[in-house]
Amino acid sequence: MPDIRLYTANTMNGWKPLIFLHEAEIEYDLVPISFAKREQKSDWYLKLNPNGRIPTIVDTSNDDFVVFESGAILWYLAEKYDRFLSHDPKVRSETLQWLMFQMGGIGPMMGQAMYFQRIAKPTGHEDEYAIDRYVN
Ligand SMILES: N[C@@H](CCC(=O)N[C@@H](CS)C(=O)NCC(=O)O)C(=O)O
Repeated sequence: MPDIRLYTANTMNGWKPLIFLHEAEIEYDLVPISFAKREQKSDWYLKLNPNGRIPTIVDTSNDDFVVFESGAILWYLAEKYDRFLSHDPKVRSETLQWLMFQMGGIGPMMGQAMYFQRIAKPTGHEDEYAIDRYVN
């Protein structure tokens, strides 16, 4: 049985651990989370990820240790499998700087841009100011 059980869906944050596991050639169990059924907000899933979002992993080889937040998942997998994160403090720091940049900057801005352009706009809640801000 693979160590890692991955709860995810077909979104950009959901792909991040999949890309890691694929590139590192690590086997995993996949549990698809249905947004249509709002499984990410169900009681059983909120016990794993109190933020009610994907992705989440469970490491069955480590007391069923749960990791949520895609950046923390990548970091955990990098340390567990000793892949993609250098032991050299400067190189390691550079990798983590880009991870933080993606998690704290690019990711949330892209999420808001997507929301205002693709979700709010078609429902008539058009906000060009918000779209300009998050796109630019
Ligand atoms: N900071 C979180 C963001 C996770 C996130 O926003 N996931 C989205 C999909 S990309 C989600 O689960 N959306 C469903 C919802 O908000 O109910 C991470 O990086 O894991």
